[in-house]
Amino acid sequence: MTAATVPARSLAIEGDIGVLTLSYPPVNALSQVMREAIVEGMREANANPAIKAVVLICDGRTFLAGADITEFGKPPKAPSLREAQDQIENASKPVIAAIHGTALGGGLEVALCCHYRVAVPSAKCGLPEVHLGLLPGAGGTQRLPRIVGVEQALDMILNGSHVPAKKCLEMGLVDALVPEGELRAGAIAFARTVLAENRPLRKVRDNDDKLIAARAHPEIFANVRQANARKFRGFPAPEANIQCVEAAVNLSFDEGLATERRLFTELVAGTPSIAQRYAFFAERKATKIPDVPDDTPTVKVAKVGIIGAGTMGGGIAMNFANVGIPVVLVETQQAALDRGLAVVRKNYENSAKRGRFTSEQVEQRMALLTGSLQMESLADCDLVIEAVFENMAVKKEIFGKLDRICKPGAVLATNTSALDVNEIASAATSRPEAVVGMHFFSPANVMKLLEVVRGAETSHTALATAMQIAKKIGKVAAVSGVCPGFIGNRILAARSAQAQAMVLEGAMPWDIDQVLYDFGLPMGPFAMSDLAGLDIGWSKETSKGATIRERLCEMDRRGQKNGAGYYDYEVVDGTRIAKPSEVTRGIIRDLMGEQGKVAREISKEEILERCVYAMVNEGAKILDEGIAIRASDIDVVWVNGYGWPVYRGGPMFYADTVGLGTVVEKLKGYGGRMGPGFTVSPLLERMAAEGQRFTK
Ligand code: 3H9
Repeated sequence: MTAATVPARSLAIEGDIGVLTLSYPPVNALSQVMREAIVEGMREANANPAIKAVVLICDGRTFLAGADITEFGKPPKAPSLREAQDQIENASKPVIAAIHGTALGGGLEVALCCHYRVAVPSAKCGLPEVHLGLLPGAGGTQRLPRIVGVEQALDMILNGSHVPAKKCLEMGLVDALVPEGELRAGAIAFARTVLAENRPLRKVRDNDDKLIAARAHPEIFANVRQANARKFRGFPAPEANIQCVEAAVNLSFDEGLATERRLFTELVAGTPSIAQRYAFFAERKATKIPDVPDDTPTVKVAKVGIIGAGTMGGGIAMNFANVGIPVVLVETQQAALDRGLAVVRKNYENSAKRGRFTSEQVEQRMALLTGSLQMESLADCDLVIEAVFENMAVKKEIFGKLDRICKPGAVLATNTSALDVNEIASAATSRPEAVVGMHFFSPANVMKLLEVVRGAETSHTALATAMQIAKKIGKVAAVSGVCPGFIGNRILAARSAQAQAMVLEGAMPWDIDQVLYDFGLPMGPFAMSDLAGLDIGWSKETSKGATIRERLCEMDRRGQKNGAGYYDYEVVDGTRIAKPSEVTRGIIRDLMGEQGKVAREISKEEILERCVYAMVNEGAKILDEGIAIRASDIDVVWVNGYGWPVYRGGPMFYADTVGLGTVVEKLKGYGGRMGPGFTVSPLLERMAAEGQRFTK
């Protein structure tokens, strides 16, 4: 934990109720000191005959948010979480958990050892361990199914979702809701009712009713495995979580606990969980910009303007409407505006159909979106995001207008994925300090990543505002300096160069895609191109027919959208299936012939190493040039924007697991094959020679 504060434990006595308050900012994680506080606090409460029931409550913004993740992998420090839980569960008087904020992981597991639970309506409960490559290791996999049933428990544990208090009440996970802001008083009143009604010391561990019911349905487990096979691919934790819940159903409580302990111990020591824990902290570190202090003034974003109501602009707008911020969407033509707003509505309605929110909420969100054909409508916006197509002249014209129209202090952002933010800022505006890049990824309402691009003159305020608003709309933000492609696409280009080169050495696009898919990426570079459209940036007039892509486009094979690209596509039972294409094979053969190249066998190992180590090498250059603040920011970009498997941490973390010496040796070994312009990053070489790592 970062908090240097001394953990506070106080036991107040209100009539015959003991109120044990725990406090360990920022999130009341269950560090050693906190476990000790529970053990001692409960001992004291148990020993005091004046106390007839105990309320366990936390100070600050949340109930216990889980085990202290920084303690994992280090020698255990007594008392264990289990000892703290035993003090509660075996208490001689009822213990009531009083929940606000989030009761997560070990925090919920502590609450599950209390005899009763109350919460305020805004509270949430969850077992998010799966996101850290773990399982709830303090009895959660055994107690949760006993209280909410096997199916609901599997759902919560495998999705790691934060379940709202109202739903928890319906599931029986909490016993009562108390009014917002009145948790302490509400919990004390509840404790008094327990005493008055002489309710039992209810131990979740003793209630097998729901498990007995599940024993008649062993297919639950096969079904959940099958339904989630795609989502769980490559991750060891979901299977271990399922096995624990199976153990809860089929074994005694203590045997189930032993299974849970064994599997937790295995997971916590494994690279996937180490990588996922690293990713957790990397995301938080990425929000910290060394020369921009935490207390930098920010612009209060009460209204957002978006220029361009295409797929990108509409998707971006949804992010703001989702959190209640009004948006003005500007287009040049009424038809384009209508189309854009109709697509947004459709997206919302589809979400409503899937039960994600009500039709009333669809209307609330749509009411926050206003269309306009006038740039002047942006005059009172606090943040304007330009999301038109990638053309420098057009962007400059727009920023020139924004400079004249927008109020002083407004932040002017461009969603460019490729163009020079400095040029846009200084050539087109008289306020380059207000200009920042906000590079959303498509679909912008879904993808987690936001690359915040810091121009040479971007002010601390503009940067801090972009980072703050990113958090508000639920994005994971990372800062990039200005360079072609920024962090993400620049690394993508380095990988593409190798993939393209290998195709002209004898590997087929589908061979390369398969290797990267097996590594854990959702798709390889050629499938990705087909999905995005091969004709992005291509035109018939300028096409020279010199590359495979150009030849495919010339044959009107433009990717998935028209049923053929690198692959042939066939729709079977409503699902689009990609198949290796003889046409593409022929184009490759012809091109190789024209270039006098002879195909050779390329191993899977070479495919993986050239693609991935080229990415690492580019990452090292990006780091060396100061484009990324830290190696972990590069990993944040690739995990959240490009589907890099989080159980491999990110390209830079992965390089550390392989060893930088090996990476350099391999890159040098491939020599001229890496391409004429390829050079090994001096930083990478130096770090390898010194036995260093990118990530600590
Ligand atoms: C577990 O419980 C295992 C058990 O089943 C078994 C044990 C045997 N530990 O996210 P924020 C830090 S596994 C250490 O920006 P928010 C965080 O790094 C755990 N540190 O705040 C950051 O530090 P800094 C299961 C933690 O308000 C600061 O707190 N629990 C932990 O946006 C503020 O965090 C989880 O997985 C932790 N557990 O969100 C919950 N949590 O300021 C993980 C936070 O130096 N936590 N920090 O950058 C969260 O999901 C969010 O932090 C939370 C608050 C929703 C609680």
